[in-house]
Amino acid sequence: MESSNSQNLSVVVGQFFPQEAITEIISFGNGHINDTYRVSFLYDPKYYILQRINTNVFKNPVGIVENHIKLQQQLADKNETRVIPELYPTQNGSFLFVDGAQNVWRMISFIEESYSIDLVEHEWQALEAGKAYGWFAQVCATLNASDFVEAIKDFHRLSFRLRQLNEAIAANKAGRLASIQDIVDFYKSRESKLRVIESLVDAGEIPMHVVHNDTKINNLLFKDDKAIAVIDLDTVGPGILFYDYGDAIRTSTNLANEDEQDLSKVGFNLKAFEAFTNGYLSQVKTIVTEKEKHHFYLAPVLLTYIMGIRFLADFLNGDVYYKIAFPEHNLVRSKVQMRFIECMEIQQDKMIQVIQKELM
Ligand code: ADP
Ligand code: GN1
Ligand code: MG
Repeated sequence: MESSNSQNLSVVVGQFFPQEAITEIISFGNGHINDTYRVSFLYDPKYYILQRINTNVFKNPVGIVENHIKLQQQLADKNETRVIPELYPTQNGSFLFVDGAQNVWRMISFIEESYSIDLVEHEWQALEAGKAYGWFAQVCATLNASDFVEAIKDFHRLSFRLRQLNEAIAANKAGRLASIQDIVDFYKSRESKLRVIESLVDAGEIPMHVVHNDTKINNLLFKDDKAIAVIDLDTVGPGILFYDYGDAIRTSTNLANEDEQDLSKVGFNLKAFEAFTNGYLSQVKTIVTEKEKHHFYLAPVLLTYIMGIRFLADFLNGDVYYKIAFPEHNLVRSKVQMRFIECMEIQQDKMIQVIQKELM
């Protein structure tokens, strides 16, 4: 089914809200994975979010919905300062609708009067982002990781991502390898020192928590000057707490967008780093172990590296995973991650100081 076909979309919306007269269905947001639409109805001032779940990426949408419901239950009846989107059922009481072409759809509440950002331009935004993702970590702290489905196996496992990169290099499906050998060389040069964390995880020295697993800045929604909602819950499940911290630092402290073409604009925003770290660690410091404390500083580089090699592998594979807006998009994204790693390496001592001030 053509997802942009409004008649078909109306049929999908009708599964969730059979009584309502639809006034508008528009494409919405800047996600790289799902197809997101904002829906409005006559006589209802509220908006709703309709999403087609990308089942090439998420092979177990039922598991994702089960995770989402567990999170909703965790938050139910609590007077929380922040929210997550709520699932709406279809008229059959299911939280997913599968159409004739096997597209999988869900409807969630729209976070009213909110906006997302792709770049931190003011320190307060980083502080708010840190507090919001820290809040999320706190909410999940009493959940049991083994009760949650792993949405994508080995999602942040470095050895898995390196294997995918090596396979993409060997296959060179899109014939692009020769033009990017220098980028490949950069990533290869950083590989061995980043493997340390995985060994600790495998040795059971770093605990599993329920975490978000996709904490980029545009998976938060702001209202006025507060980050009020954590969204994009597809990857929520078992994971490593400081990986959420690392992935959030990747997009909250870069002076440039994830896909900035002018690499001279990429830079590490130390003030934003201090603000995010302060906001985040003030919420999570009571739940981190001694061992975890000593490894927080490695997570921003590790997670930036993982995203960098994922973008690169996708470029080599001919852009089969992430949505792209132009042919070199994945390469541009990968180069930004590379440059950002170099920026963070220079600032490593300062990053350690900031984290220690909050945690030790
Ligand atoms: P993807 O997995 O493709 O990134 P997201 O769930 O992050 O999908 O949604 C993409 C974008 O749509 C978000 O960055 C946000 O701008 C917007 N969005 C998603 N859910 C909501 C919601 N419940 N309320 C308001 N905006 C939303
Ligand atoms: C994807 O879904 P979205 O756009 O928030 C990706 C993340 C990457 C991110 C890079 C399920 O996130 O892992 O960090 O793009 N999500 C999935 O922008 O692969
Ligand atoms: Mg998203």
